Amino acid sequence: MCSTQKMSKKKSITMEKLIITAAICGAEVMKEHNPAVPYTVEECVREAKSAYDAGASIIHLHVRYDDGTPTQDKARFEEVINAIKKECPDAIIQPSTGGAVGMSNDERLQPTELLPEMATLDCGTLNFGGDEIFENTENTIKYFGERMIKLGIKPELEVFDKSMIEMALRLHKKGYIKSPMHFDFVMGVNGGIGGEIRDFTFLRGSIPSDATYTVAGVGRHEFTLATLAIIDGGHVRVGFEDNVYLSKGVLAKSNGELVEKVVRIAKEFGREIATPAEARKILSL
Ligand code: KMH
Ligand code: ZN
Repeated sequence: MCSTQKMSKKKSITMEKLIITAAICGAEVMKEHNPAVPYTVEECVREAKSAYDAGASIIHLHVRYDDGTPTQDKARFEEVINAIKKECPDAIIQPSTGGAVGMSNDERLQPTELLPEMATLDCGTLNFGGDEIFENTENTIKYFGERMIKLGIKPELEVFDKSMIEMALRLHKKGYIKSPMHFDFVMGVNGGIGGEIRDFTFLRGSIPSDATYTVAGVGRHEFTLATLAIIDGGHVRVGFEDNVYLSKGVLAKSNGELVEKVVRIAKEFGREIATPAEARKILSL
C-alpha cells in the first residue's frame, strides 16, 4: 500500500447507517398505475412487510378505503397500523398528516391521536398538478407543529421546495418545531423543486448541521437522488407513493423490490442498512 492510500484510509469518514423509508401507498397513485398499489388492510400489510423484509425501517403510511379512496380516518389508520405491527413488530410507522389535497386540518391530524413515534409535517403550500393546491399555510404548520410537540411525536419535515426549509427554520426559532430536525426532501413533484443534482445540493446545503434528512425522488428521480443521499450520508425514501417503476418501463412488483434496489446501491458504496432500533437512535426518537 502506498503512503497516500494509507493516509486516505486514516482520514476516511464512517457514515451513519442508512435509514430506508418505504412510502408504500400514498394518496394519489392507483392500481391503474401499478396493480400492486395497496388499498385494503391485507394489501397494506403485504406491501409493508415486503419493504420491511428488504431493509426498510420506516413505513410512511397513507390509508385508503377498499375502493382506493384516500382517508385520514383514525379507525382505518388504527386497523392498518395494528395489522402491520403484527408482521413488522419493530418497524417505525410514520403516518401522513398531509393526507390528500382538499382535506381539512383536523381531518388530516386524526392519525396523531394514535400517538405514533413520527408523523409528517408539511412545510408549505404548492401547486399539485392541474387545478390542485396542497395547502399548508403558516398557521396550519404552526398548528400541526404544536400538536406534535404536545403529543411527543417527531415530525418528519416534508419540504417540496427551498422556501419550505426557510419556513421550518423560522418556526423552529419560534418554538413550533424542536431540534434535532429531520427533513424529507420531496423532489420532482410537478409544482415543487426539480430532481437534478443542483437542486439536491441546494436543499442539502440549507439545513442545520445537526439535522438529518432523507430524500424522496419522484418518478425517474427516485434512484438517482437515492444514490446521491447514500454517498452524502443522508437517508432514502422509496415506494409507490413516489414511483412505481423498478427501472425505465418496468413496473415494480412490490415496494420490497424498490427497497431491495436501494440496498444493492448502498452495498456498492459500502453503506450499511440501519435496523429500526438503529434508525430510532439516529433520529433521536
Ligand atoms: N398526498 C399529498 C397531498 C405527506 O404525506 O405528508 C401530501 C403528502 C405529504 O403525501
Ligand atoms: Zn405521503
